[in-house]
Amino acid sequence: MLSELLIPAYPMFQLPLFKRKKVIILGIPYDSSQTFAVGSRFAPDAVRLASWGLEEFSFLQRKDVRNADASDWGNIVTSPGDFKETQKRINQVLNQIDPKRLLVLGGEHTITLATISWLIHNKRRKIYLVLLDAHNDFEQHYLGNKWSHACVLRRIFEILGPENICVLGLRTSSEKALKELEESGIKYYTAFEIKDNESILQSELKKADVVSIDFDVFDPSFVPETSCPEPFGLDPFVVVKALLKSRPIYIDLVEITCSVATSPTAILAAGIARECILILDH
Ligand SMILES: [Mn+2]
Repeated sequence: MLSELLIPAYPMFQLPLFKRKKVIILGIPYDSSQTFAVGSRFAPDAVRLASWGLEEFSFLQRKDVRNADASDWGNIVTSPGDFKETQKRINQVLNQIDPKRLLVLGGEHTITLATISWLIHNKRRKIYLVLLDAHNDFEQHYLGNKWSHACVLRRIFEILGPENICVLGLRTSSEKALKELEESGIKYYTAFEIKDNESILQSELKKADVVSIDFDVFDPSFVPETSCPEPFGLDPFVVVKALLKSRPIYIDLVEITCSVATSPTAILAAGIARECILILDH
């Protein structure tokens, strides 16, 4: 029963709940393996509430998000501490809703593995994934856990292969994981390269079927509340500007750890979500 797997929430931008079916907004409030700041389970609702303080009209796209064919479908009831059970629940919900387009509010980065696995097995056999992330998340295991946020790219790579993945904004890694990432053949551009040449963002995002935005890709001065903040990050507007030229079918916003609607991180995430809903409604 779908109603047992979903909890209603204050809808993002006061969009209708459980109604429209083109762009599905789903919260996945799962945090289990986070190793520094915790609390991403509270972020989907903080971001939704923050959206109530913003205009529904996008100045950048000259469209009102309330006119998008989009609905908020609330939050998936996750199983704290149990990734496989949470993945099962995500599969059950996505099987029943069968979204054409999806905006996921996380939650830790591990949920991207669950949604991508579902997409590959149920929707498209081939996707091009652009991961915006300060970290390479390419550990084989992290603290004995293969379902850790620090292993999410490694697990996705095992499904997608190297040629369909690009990491943007990378700027920290263990020496070993960086060597393994380079040996894997996965393409990546550091935050430093992107700062010198912003067109990298646009040319990669243009190709993306799936965009996963780990909020630590942004500089901590813009996003103080993310699980593993890292200095020298990207400017959010530069990323949004490039996103406007993209046509993905699925976007997730993950590793946000704010719990209140007035937090700068929640307000930024709500603004990015508004642009993403309109982008997904193409
Ligand atoms: Mn990260």
